[in-house]
Amino acid sequence: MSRPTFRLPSWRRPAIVALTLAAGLVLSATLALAHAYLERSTPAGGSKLSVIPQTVCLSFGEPVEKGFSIFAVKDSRGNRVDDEAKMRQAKDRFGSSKIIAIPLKELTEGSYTVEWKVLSVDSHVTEGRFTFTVLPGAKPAQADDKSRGDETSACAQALAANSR
Ligand SMILES: [Cu+2]
Repeated sequence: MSRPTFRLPSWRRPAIVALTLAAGLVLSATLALAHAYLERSTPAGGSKLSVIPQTVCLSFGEPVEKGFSIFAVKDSRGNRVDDEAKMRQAKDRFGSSKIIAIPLKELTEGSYTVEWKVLSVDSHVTEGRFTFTVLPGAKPAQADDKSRGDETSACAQALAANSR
């Protein structure tokens, strides 16, 4: 007894192969995007600052699990200059928890390294680092500094909301 075989009309087979390939490409692109890579920061990597930063603000491409992530800002000797206890997570303007606010101790001139190892909500771990430089004679930041971007103000709000 021959089993009935299910056969697609021959014109459909190439179409299904093409659809499967396309779905695979879309899926892998989505997975790659889902990793929490650093998108922006204040200060930016490599920047040379004439105003002393009070906060490092990191903006990731995906929501971050802060409790399972590590952030540190170190001076050129490797000493921590961040205030870990006051580190906060802020939401971006779409309500996603992609922003990390790291308050700093009083910095003096020199080179500083920002390091992170983050767990994104999709359970992937990414890590990275960048450096910035505080120039000799740099001045303390003013409260009405007009150069604050979106992430910086989100960071400032998160820190203010949590310091009460
Ligand atoms: Cu991922």
